[in-house]
Amino acid sequence: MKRRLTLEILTNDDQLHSVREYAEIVGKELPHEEGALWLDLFRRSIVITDPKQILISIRYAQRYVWERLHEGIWHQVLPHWRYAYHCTNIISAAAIFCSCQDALKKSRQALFEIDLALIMSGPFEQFNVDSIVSELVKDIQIRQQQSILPSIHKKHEKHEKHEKYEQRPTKRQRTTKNENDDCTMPSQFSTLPALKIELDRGDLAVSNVKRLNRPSMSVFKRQVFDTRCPHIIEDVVNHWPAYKRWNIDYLLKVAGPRTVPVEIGRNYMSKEWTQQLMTFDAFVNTYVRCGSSSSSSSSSSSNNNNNNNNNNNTTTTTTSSSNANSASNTSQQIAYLAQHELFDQITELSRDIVEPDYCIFTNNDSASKMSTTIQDDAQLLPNVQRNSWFGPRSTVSPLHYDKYHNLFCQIFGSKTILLIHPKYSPSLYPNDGVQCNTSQVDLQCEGWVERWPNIKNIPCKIVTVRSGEMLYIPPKWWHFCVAEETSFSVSYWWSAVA
Ligand SMILES: O=C(O)CCC(=O)C(=O)O
Repeated sequence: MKRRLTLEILTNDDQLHSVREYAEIVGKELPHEEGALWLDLFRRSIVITDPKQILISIRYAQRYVWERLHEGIWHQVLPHWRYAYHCTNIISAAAIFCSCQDALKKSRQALFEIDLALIMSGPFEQFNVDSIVSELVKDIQIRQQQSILPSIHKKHEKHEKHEKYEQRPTKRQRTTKNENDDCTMPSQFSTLPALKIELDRGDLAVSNVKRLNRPSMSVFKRQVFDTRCPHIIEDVVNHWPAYKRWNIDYLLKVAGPRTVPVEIGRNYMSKEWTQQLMTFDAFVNTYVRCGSSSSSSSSSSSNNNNNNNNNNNTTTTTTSSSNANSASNTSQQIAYLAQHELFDQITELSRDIVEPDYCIFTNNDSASKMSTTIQDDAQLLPNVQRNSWFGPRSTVSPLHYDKYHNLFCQIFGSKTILLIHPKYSPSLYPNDGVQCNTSQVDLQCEGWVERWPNIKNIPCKIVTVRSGEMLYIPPKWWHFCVAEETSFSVSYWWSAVA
């Protein structure tokens, strides 16, 4: 059973003991000398009583394990190094919380330590940190509110006469949707020019994607899964709480102070592409509400808010501070929270999405698996990976394939997706080496047909996946995706093919 932790770990013998006990187990599973060294650094930190000293000491253990995590290929890193990282970050979060004088800063930095562990290593298997996270998030948001309020009061006093008139349109604009609206974001969130994919349909043999309305399990299996043919599935995602509930304000409320990995650049194949850690609200205010750049007069009020938030975020963490600064210089750049396992990091959001039943089918002998007992089913359940894709209009995932079955679910906004059957791979100029699942063909590049002529006349499908819809992308099908507007998609990947 998971052990529930609170921020009082350092002063609560029981909690400290359980973290230490677990660290001892982890240390013994690590390669002999390296494990012993880490364990020694870890043990030395927790026998100290002064949190400031603990913080100094635990940094050595943390740095040591961080280096181990960055040696070699990520998937080959021994999982126990990740658990070791969890243990060190739990202690450093608690030490920061107990030692830092600045109330807002300490909550932000402690949360950053926990988020970094979640991002680097996945969910905490051993410890439940939900109450730590929610306590910190709540604290940050209350303190942020308090620091913004005095300036708002001042403004109100000054402009009292105009307020009645100004408030209405502003409010209407900021009310992104109610439960009955469709999920289109207000224009202030999508002022970057839409990327025109100049797909000259004459150069490709385009056909449509078939549609099915909430197919039964057997219809899905027969017509979709077994045929490995892309389909739009209607009337499933629009029943999710996320479809009804999610908008920018809701996401900020739940995830605002959390640290997330953001991709910056035109797409992951472009030269200038990088990844940065920043808080979710810095990402939204700098890149998603991108209409807030100085060139846009209509969004000047949101710009003011954004600047406030960004300034706050610059003090959040060592990593995100410089990022938020550099981000504000580059607010016209495209940034994308892409392929991130956000739902393992932010459990509150995961309650709003529903794993589709269709993910039960696996490549071999699916039918018999469906008719086994409940107990057997539990063992046979395929491992499903949930990725989130959140960003402004014009984010692009270049032409690539994945080896998984994919149910791609659009929560808000819409995406246009081009799909090509795996049998045309030789004509798609795949890259060499580790990027071999990505094509060299840059569909955003002018004159792409002349540059990569083998692609001419290849049969493909083009579909716009709208909010509340789901697209089945079969394994190894090439796909290129572009967001038509501010967009949140969730993809479920399961049952890889060889
Ligand atoms: O939405 C995107 O940008 C890419 C989605 C994707 O490639 C996937 O779900 O496999």
